[in-house]
Amino acid sequence: MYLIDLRSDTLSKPTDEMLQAMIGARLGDDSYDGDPTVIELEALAADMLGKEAALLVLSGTMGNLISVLAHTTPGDEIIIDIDSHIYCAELGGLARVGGLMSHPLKSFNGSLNPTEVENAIRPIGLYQPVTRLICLENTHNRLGGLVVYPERLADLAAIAKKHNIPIHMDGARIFNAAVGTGLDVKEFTRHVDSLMFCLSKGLSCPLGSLIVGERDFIKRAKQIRQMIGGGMRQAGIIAAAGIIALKKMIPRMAEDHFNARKLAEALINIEGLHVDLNTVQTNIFNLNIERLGIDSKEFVLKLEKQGILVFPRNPTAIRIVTYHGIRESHIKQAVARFESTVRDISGL
Ligand code: TLP
Repeated sequence: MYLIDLRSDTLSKPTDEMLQAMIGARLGDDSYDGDPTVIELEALAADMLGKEAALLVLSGTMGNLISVLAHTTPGDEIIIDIDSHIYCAELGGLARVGGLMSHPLKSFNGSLNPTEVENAIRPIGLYQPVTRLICLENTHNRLGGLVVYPERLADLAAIAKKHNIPIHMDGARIFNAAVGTGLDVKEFTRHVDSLMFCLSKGLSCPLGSLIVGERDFIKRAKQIRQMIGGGMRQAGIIAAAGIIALKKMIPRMAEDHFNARKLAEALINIEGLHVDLNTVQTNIFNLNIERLGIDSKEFVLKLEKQGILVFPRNPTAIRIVTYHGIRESHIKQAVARFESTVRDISGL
């Protein structure tokens, strides 16, 4: 029995074209005179996302950390979505490395409430920490790949501008938001000052993320990247795959969204499983298993025995992710395996 691994789009593998491009890449020393392929990728990314400059980094976590450090000084406070990856899943780098205080806020479907954000901004005075940054996430991982729409971002951007506070977006999957809505990615990025996106998820690269923003911001980010040991040498090997990803792999992500939807539509017909189809907007969704009456960790182990790998999201839900390499045939097979797993649990 072959495994159907629906744990994460980080499992996507580089395409043959990427591997060929990596072998043939023009290389230099990125930390000395520059690597020509990295320079090409950074220029392409900046242009596509509508920002002045870009910086290649090793991972999404590194990109978020560098971005946050480049916007702040220790002792500052940031307003952040309580369910965001930066807040929940980056080992508290904000506090440990950045010396930052967090003011976490609960979002509604991934969008922070502009009034709550405004109320959280500290007045400037003798005693209070300075509110220096607002952090958002798009698409929203924990909430099941939800898109935060440009209209919501515009409302937040207006508040941020009024108080002269920049916005950083963890856009690890920002191209999923663009493909899912049919909007140009710039419709999202124009409302934020900096953004990190990943090459290594739906875009199928073996590794790498990019930070985009104003030239001065990227200059600071580059120094911080160096400081935390992220300066690279012949990084054109990574960048070559990234160029293929940005030029050729974006529209393809619609297949992942289609497959996620197909799977969700089939799974809701199985007694005990539930997902609100309105929330299946991109390549991730959270499947509610509450009515099965077992803990999600137990369900995950039972699925594993049937050759399906998924992550428990919380005690009553599992996360399912589609990506390049998960085909329609896998989806059909996955449905059959979910059915038999649930049948076993129900003793039917
Ligand atoms: N997310 C991963 C890990 O949490 C395991 C996943 O499988 O979803 N921002 C967002 C929204 C992310 O989902 C992730 C990774 C990151 C940042 C960090 O990226 P990496 O893994 O490249 O450091």
